Amino acid sequence: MSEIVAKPVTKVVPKIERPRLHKVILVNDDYTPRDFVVTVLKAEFRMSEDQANRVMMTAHRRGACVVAVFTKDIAETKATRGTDAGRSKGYPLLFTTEPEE
Ligand code: TYC
Repeated sequence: MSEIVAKPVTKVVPKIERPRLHKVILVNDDYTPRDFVVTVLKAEFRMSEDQANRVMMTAHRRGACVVAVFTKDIAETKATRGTDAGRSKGYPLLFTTEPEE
C-alpha cells in the first residue's frame, strides 16, 4: 500500500535591507585654525568655500557638526583622512563617525 506523505513547503522570503548610513561628524577644538578646517572640508568632502565655512562655524559654535552621510566604509575613510590631515600639521582636528538612526 502506498501512502501519500505531504511534505511541508517552506518558502524563503529574502529580507533585503539597505545598508545603514553613517554620519561623519566634525568636532570642535581650540587649536586648529579655522582656515585649515575649511581647507580640509573642501578637499575631503568636495564642499564649496561657503558650505565649508558654514559647517566649520557650526562646529565652532555648537561643539560638533554633521558634515555628510555615507556608507560605513566611506564615512570611516573620510573621517580618518580628515583627522590625519590635521595630525600631519600637528593639529588636534577630529572627525568621527556614527550610524544614522
Ligand atoms: N575652534 C577653532 C578656532 O577657533 C576652529 C575650529 C572649528 C576647529 C571647527 C575645529 O571642528 C573645528 N581656531
